[in-house]
Amino acid sequence: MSSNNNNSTDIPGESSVAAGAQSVPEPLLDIEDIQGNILAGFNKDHQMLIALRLRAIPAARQWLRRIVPEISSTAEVHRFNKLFSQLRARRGGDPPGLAATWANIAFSHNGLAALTSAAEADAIPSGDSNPFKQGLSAERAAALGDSPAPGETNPTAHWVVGGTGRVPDILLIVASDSPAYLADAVRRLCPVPADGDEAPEVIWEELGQTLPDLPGHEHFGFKDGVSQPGIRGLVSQQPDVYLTPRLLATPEPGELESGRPGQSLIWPGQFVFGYPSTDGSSSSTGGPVPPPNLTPPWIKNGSLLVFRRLRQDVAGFRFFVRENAERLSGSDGFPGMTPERLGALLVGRWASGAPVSRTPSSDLPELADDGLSNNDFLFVTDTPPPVFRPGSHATPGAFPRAQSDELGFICPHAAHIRKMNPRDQSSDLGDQFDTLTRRILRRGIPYGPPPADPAADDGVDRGLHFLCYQTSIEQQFEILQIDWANSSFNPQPGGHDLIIGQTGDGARHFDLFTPEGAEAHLSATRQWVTTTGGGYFFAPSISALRDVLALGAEPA
Ligand code: N7H
Repeated sequence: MSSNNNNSTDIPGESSVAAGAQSVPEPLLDIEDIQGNILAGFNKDHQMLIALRLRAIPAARQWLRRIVPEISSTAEVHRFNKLFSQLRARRGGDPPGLAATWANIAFSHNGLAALTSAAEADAIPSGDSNPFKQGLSAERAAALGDSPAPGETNPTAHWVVGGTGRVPDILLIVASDSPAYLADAVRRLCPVPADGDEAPEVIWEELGQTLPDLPGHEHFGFKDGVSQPGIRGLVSQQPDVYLTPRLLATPEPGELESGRPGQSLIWPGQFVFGYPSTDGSSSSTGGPVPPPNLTPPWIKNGSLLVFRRLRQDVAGFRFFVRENAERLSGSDGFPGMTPERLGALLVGRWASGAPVSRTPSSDLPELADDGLSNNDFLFVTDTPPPVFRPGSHATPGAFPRAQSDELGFICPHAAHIRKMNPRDQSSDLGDQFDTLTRRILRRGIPYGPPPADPAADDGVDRGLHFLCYQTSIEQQFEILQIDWANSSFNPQPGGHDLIIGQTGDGARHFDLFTPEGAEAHLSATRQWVTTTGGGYFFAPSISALRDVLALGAEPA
């Protein structure tokens, strides 16, 4: 597995810690039935996205029946990830030769309607405005802030996948530790002549890969996949065997509960249909709220997948931080500002992944590599030292603790990670428990080659295959993109998210303040991340795939 592994920091004793007393019982997750990328995450170095168009339904079902046994479950991926982490912890490095290859599948509204019925596809809940049914149409893309190419009015017209008239019916995700195994799996899984002339047609495919010299980082140079929500729920009939291990002592009533330090626990219904969800209302302490009635019933153990193909202008980003750092370093309030520090302030983490909240003035790669420390920070209150459960054998490094930073002097309010997860800071929508309801499971991977010279615009198409899972596209992904990243006021005033925020014409600003009273208002005139494809999909349970989509009721 991979350097792209979100759980790249191994924690001694993690798997053997019992949870101890707990106030609300957690559900047993049907991990044999839930697709593996949703709750466990493939975390591979090589991943192919394959978009298909349906032709004839009987041939599609025949092909689906052939590939169902290859669709990987959360149980399989979770066990492999655990084994990999255990071996790496014991050996002090990646275990050579240990490899796995995984596949998952998802369907657009049209694809699902064709394989079930329009009424069933229409009923899939994705938010009051029904984004799944609407799909990532020109209107929906415009609402997300996606811009049309010059001379166009439709923001999806130039997309390489998805968009008006080209929405794939099916998205296949195939991932492996080995390029050769990946190529084999893609050959096996794609429709072949034996599946019939009218089997689904591949209309687009693209390889995602971790960057060879910067594994686990994205094209701007930052470590990605550091902060993921912890997921509540058991993976065994035995008590205390949780999907997300519990290292920390049970908190006082009313406080956030975490798996590892800084990894808040979220009820699984927020990511998979059919389970209790997080209560984000103002009087709550995070839930759970029972799942709604499942219509259609086979959506249980399914999830909604957002795919965005995000092209990155690396030279544009580098130019912005270099030019503005130079200007700021000559001004009174920000002496010594460097492009690296300004980049860290835009993201909220240094290139290594170390949070600026814990190391404000310089990068600290040891902190980034310490999985007990790299996510252990709050924004408003001084972050208290973690209290571990007895027997956890957890010893975080001795790094500076994060200090209260309500006004954003250390980590600006518009920094990407503070926009996307304001943690203990209230937002325009509510308190920290409301913020839990906005969390998503990110499964992105870079595509395209890294630039030979990051400062030079070589015109090569590179970026991120952004993938995330949730049960409300409207209340999760779209809130993050539209209400927070694209807004200069929310979740707190302080400018736009300059990494992913979109305003239509690219004009955005970012505010910096110091405790001494200096301030700077940086202006960006264009985006460095632009959308070039995508779609909204439903990733069914493995049983629904086998017993409903692949079988279906053939027309009389
Ligand atoms: Fe973001 N980047 O490299 O700057 N992201 N992101 N993202 N992002 C994060 O914690 C990046 C995008 C989130 O819990 C890190 O994994 C880039 C979209 C969320 O603290 C870095 C692109 C959306 C988090 C980046 C991109 C999000 C997060 C820090 C596009 C949702 C976790 C490392 C090309 C709408 C926040 C980490 C938390 C973290 C980058 C896209 C959301 C480095 C380049 C579209 C929720």
